[in-house]
Amino acid sequence: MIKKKIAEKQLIIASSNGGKVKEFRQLLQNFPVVVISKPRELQVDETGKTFAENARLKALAVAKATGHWSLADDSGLSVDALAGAPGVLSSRYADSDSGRIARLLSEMATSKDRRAHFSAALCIASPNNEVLLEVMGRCEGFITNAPRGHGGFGYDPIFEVESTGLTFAEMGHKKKQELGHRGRAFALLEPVLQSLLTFRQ
Ligand code: ITT
Repeated sequence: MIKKKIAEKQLIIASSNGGKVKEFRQLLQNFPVVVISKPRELQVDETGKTFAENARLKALAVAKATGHWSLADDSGLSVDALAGAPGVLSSRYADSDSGRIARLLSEMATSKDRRAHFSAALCIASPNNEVLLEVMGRCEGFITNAPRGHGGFGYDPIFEVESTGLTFAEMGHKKKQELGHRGRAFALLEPVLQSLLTFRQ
């Protein structure tokens, strides 16, 4: 009986970013949920000052608008030499992935300190304005001097993961899942989501 109910649960991914949605489909593949992308026309203003605040805003708005549980991700790249920029403004740094990469490499052109980290805040909310769970994940690394690799999305070709010698764009999705900010956050979310799905139908 429980199994039947669990199989019917719909989870709306509150994102317009195809790269993120693809990663969530992979991360959620063994969960008893039907993964659905949010409607394109539904846009949420990211007015928060932190990744966690923005993830919460997106999850609550999409859950309310769709009437289903929603999973939101707010993420970004924080560069030490740029005092944490672009940070929560990562998607607003330029108009396209290639533009964002070009701008970051140009800002870093004379910098010897290449340290940076990715953060991901994940939030699941229900349609009755309830935050069901919130987690954060982080991945340390360096900004490369030039793009490397063809996988992934966003800033992946210019972010080399600490102790690997590889950019996210050079590793397979399994490795990125294991070491990356989103995968690390998801590992914390996984057991809680499992029990929510079992007990909160
Ligand atoms: P949604 O808000 O609709 O989810 P978005 O792309 O605007 O989509 P964010 O506001 O969270 O998402 O901005 C995150 C930015 O950081 C965006 O430019 C991403 O491409 C980039 N980013 C996040 N995670 C990344 C990853 O794993 N690899 C490369 N770039 C990433």
